[in-house]
Amino acid sequence: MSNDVEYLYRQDSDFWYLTGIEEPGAAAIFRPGAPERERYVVFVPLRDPRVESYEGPKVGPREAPAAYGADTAFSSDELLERLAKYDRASRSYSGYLAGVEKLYLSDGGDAEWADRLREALAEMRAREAGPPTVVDAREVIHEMRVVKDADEIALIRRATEISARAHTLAMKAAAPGKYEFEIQQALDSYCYANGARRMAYPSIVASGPNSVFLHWDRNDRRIEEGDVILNDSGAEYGYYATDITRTYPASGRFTPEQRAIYEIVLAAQKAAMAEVKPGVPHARIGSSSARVQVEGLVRLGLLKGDAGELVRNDGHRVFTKHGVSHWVGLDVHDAGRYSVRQGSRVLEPGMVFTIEPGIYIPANAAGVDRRWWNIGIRVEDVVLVTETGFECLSCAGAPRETADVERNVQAGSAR
Ligand SMILES: [Mn+2]
Repeated sequence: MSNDVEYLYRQDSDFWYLTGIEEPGAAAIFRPGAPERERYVVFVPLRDPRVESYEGPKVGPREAPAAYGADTAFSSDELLERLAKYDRASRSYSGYLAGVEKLYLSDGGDAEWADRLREALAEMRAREAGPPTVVDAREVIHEMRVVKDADEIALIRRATEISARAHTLAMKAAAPGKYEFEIQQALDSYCYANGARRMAYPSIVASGPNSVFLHWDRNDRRIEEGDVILNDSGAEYGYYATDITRTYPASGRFTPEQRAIYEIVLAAQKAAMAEVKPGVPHARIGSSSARVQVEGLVRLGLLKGDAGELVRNDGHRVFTKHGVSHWVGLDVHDAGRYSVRQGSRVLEPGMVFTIEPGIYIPANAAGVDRRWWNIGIRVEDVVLVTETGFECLSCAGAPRETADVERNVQAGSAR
């Protein structure tokens, strides 16, 4: 972060998914064909009393099998040698890669280590040894991560419950004259006080003219009377993310224009959500939402032309610059493909994703009357596909109907 100050370490999501090991500098080998008790091998840094006198106790190679459920463990320094060691006398390799048919490899983003391994593999190949096939393991792991199991769903559910309640508190904290970061503080601190180790991403509190900026996270503007406040925030709980956006009027009551836009966004979200069930293509969420949004904007005179035609030509993109849905899991924009060979991926029970239509009208928008300027509205919820349909994990916890949103902002101001 700066001189002698470091950010809180966060493990690589894939590595965490497979091991649950948070320690930096760790590696793992999975050997499905190996004898029992030799299949899961872990490498962690050697313990160093000097380092531990600063940073506290660590899990070393000796403690790792018990701490992490590994069959065996070694020091990270030994990783390359234990993968492949060449014996000149016998001109043969020993180590975990010797005789291996196929290596599934992920470097965890450690480019320096990846280079050294690649060199070792090239040397092996020159001697006609080593795995003939090397596959990028990320593709496989990311596929596994798309459908969540019961434990993962429980963590996402908890992250979402905490964050939804925090959004309600943020609404109550909102008022003209306050700074955006005060609203952020109300939301984030509730999450931290309820078991979130960190936020899943920097909270966005975007008021008035900032509400049209998708990645506004400076959060340093003083909120004014008549502003909308777009708040996109979600906690991380047990390494799992959530992603919720609520938009509310700073003064406790939407202007007619703000309300009209809000009603379109909410209707688009509900239409898309109603489609969710196993067997439906994921892309339908975007198309249903776009249709309702465009019809609404045509009705208000903000778009001109035939609604169907406009949707076919991406007309909804005029006031929206982002996709309407992404997977949610260990990463807030979670791993996994959205399309397969046949086209859009089909929904299955255990998939978790956002539905987040939005309309953003900046000042000086071409051909738009100024009463519509500086209105950015997004409503974003997290949805779980069930056997028969869907469950919205965030809808009940964080109000999204205009009357409920207004009531919560007013309840705060009255205090
Ligand atoms: Mn999102």
